[in-house]
Amino acid sequence: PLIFTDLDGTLLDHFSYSFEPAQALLSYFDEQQIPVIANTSKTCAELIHIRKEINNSAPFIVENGAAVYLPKKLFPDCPPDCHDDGALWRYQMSRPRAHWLDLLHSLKPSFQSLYTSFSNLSIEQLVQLTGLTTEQAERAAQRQFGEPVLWHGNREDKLLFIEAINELGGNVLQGGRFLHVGDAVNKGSAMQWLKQLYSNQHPDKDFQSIALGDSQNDVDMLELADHAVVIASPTHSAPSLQRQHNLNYSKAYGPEGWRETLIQLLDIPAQALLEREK
Ligand code: 2M8
Ligand code: MG
Ligand code: MG
Repeated sequence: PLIFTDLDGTLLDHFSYSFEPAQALLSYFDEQQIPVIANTSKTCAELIHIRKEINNSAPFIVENGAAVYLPKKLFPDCPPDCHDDGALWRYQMSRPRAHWLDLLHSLKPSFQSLYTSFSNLSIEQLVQLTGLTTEQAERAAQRQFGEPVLWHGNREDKLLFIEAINELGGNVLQGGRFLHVGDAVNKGSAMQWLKQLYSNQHPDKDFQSIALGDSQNDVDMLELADHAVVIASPTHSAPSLQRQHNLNYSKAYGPEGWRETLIQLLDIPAQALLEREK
């Protein structure tokens, strides 16, 4: 299988960003060469760091499907339509952040008092709002493709805001804490592109996608995956899916739920993990 996973509130704890409960399982997947592909709202800068921490060398998807990054070690030849980005290939599906910042500025001033944009937050404020460390917040601020905003207006105005952005060719996705303004892409379209790339590279194999997520911005990915897992959240209700028959819900929150549902779904022998948890 190919495992596509959201990070915040899914593989990482919503509050502490810890992945500790999933560590043994991650190392098992690594040994079995089962790719664990992060598919997240986070930035490339955040991902490069987090992948080192969790000892992950798989491809990854950033900023809600805006771009897919492929390690050249895994994909020696430049895949179609990809750009050279150091040790990585980049498949970009979104216009740059500047486009969305201009668009936000051009919107009716009436909206502007209803949200705070990432570009108007200091690193200290970001730390306060997210619980990230200063270094982590600095990496979160390095956005390339979109703009998260913290909404403090009412629900009605929020719908008008989303409509206004949609009319201008943009898209708004609800993350755990922020609304993400960006191009008309999502985690689902990026997942499908990458799954197709794996299939093209290994025509003999039948890749099954398993997607895990906890929030509204995961729905496209969860609906398009061969198997979907909704991870329980301590702060919000589960997103509702329209089309998905192979659906599991975790009981536990975040990384504990990640571990519990994947062990069940893939029938992983307890012994394989006991060794690693010593
Ligand atoms: C933002 O993403 C989360 C994802 O659910 C959110 O919207 O609440 C992004 O700014 C991301 O880059 C950052 O790491 C995260 C921190 O909570 O917040
Ligand atoms: Mg999440
Ligand atoms: Mg996310």
